Amino acid sequence: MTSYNYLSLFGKNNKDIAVLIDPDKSKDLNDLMNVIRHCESAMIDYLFIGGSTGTREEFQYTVNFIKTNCTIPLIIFPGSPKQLSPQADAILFLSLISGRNPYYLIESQIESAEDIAEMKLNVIPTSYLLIDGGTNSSVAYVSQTTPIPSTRHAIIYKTALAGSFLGHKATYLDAGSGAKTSVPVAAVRMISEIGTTVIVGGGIKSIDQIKDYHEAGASIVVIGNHIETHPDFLMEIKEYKKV
Ligand code: 1GP
Repeated sequence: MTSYNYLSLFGKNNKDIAVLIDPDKSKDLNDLMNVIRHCESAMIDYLFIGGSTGTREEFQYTVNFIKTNCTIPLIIFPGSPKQLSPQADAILFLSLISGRNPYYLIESQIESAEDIAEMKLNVIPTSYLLIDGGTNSSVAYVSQTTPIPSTRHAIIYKTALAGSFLGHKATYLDAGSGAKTSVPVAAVRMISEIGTTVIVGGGIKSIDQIKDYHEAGASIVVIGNHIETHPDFLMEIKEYKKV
């Protein structure tokens, strides 16, 4: 661990890129090693780790493997309170405020709070907003919540604003993994004026999209699926990061 202060510095470089690693899809350690090597070469700023399934032991095993072999900061993006590891650099302490399921608003947080304190994990209080991405996302299914329609920018805005008033330092706008349509750039622009660290993800497949989000004020753009299916995309990211 370095003296980097996640609460105040996370995402503050701006124009950051995070790659999402799902431990459930990363059981082949040669493949995982390949991905993290390419992420290092592409100057990826953060690795996010999380998924909707898996045991605590499997999760900790993957975290240990990544931390042993890679220096990119590793941030937990938890799919459940089981997804914790003292080896990670920080955790996005999420509240799914686009939904009304009490488990994802506060109960899962209570379940994990003592473990997080014992592990001395850096905590990044984060508003998590699920935006309709034109498909039935796993998050919507697992959380039993309804995403905010992507055209309802006023609802997205006031939800994110309420999250910031609750003290959340980051706002994650997620169209869900494998979304057909990603979060509208105009919504990102609006939310970035609130002043929290804006994270955007879900269905992002091109450098143009990444650039648009960064220009609209997103601090961190998250790519998951597209790197699993097109590992060469990391080379395009490398060129983008150079510029
Ligand atoms: C999902 O934002 C992430 O929670 C990443 O989505 O897998 O579609 O890139 P993708």
